[in-house]
Amino acid sequence: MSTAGTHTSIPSLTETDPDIARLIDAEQKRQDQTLEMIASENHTSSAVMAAVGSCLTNKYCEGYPRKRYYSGCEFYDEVEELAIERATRLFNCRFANVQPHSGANANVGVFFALLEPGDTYMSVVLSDGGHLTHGSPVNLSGKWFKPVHYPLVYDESRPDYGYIDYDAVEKLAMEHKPKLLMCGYSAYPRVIDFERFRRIADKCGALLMADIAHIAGLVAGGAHPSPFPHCDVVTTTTHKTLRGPRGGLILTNSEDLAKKFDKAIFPGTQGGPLMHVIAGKAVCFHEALQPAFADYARQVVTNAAALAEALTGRGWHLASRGTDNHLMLVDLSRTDPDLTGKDASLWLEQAGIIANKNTVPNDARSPFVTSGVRLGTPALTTRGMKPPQMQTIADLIDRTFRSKGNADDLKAVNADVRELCRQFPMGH
Ligand code: DSN
Repeated sequence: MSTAGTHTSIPSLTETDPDIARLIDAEQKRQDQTLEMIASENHTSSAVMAAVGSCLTNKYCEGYPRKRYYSGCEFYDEVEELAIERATRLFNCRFANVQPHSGANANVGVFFALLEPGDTYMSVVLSDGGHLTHGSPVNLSGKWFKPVHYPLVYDESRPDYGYIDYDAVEKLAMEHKPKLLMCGYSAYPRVIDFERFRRIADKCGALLMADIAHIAGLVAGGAHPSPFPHCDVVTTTTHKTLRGPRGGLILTNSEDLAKKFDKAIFPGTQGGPLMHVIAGKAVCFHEALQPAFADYARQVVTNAAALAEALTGRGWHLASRGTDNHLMLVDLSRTDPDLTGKDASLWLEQAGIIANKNTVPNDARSPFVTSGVRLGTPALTTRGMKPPQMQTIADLIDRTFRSKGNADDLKAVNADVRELCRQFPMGH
């Protein structure tokens, strides 16, 4: 797959707005010369970017295909129908709403469709790897509804240390009888047992929702089990492992629920759809339906496993002791009690490795400081990197973590990062 080159090759932008053209160029260079290891980011294709940068940005299309509130939507109807058809084929389900502007908006739509204010639902807390929209007190999902958070296994003597504590989920579900049971996370390195969640949801009488924003590309490529047919509703973003434009998606097999979600997105919580982004989603689904995407998804997981092993071999402790998917959480404090996620992510950035600080399960530090760093392989894999490069990157990360922030050491790591980036340019 190829990724876009410099945007200033679009003469109109350079002529009309040299300031923005310069900044886009600078950002392209930054992406070219750094290792993108934020687990939720990727490098999308130039085809996706062409759709998102097209004339489809010009039009209002409130409503759904063939039922619009404005004239002139004939081609937009076809774009949205294609996006829906491809999304359902890709994820093996019957209905899709492709209009959510983001994963957060998709989740708001589902809550608006299925819950009344004050209703109870179950999810994982942000600090254990959940998401802001899964019940954080500063988010609508926590302010207007009643989240009950289920735990991970924190006991290191257990073989399933760091996994979802499914027995606890069941116990809490029977105690609280949530209307909605939510699975799917932002910093969880293990496979999700959707079948087990289905059994628990059936037992307690809840609807089952999976937010697969992080693993959507792995699901699409067959590198993680599918939430269907187990889940009643699945939400996702399209820009993480799925490698599409920034946006959201709601999927279901139930006609009744699909109607509710459509109403909840428009007119319930959004206005005009971003049709240029929906076209980008359609292109992304088309790309993900090609056999090469399954190879990509498998490689993402293989690379994460190689990186996890290499980091562990260099003395770094991983939450849950490893990974089954595209990400891992390094629990820095186990190796260096003074090293915080805040410092480590800053030093990584200075070295040209882009990652984010992250709380680890049971973290003693605040979310602004943290004891962990989250690392992901989706974007590295898009550049064509494989396990030998994961060994090199583990070395670079290890040198950075042990540098104590020494500027000369970080400069030396950065030189090696740039060389690796030069060997794996965008467009692989
Ligand atoms: N911000 C995303 C992440 O990094 O996981 C989730 O929305």
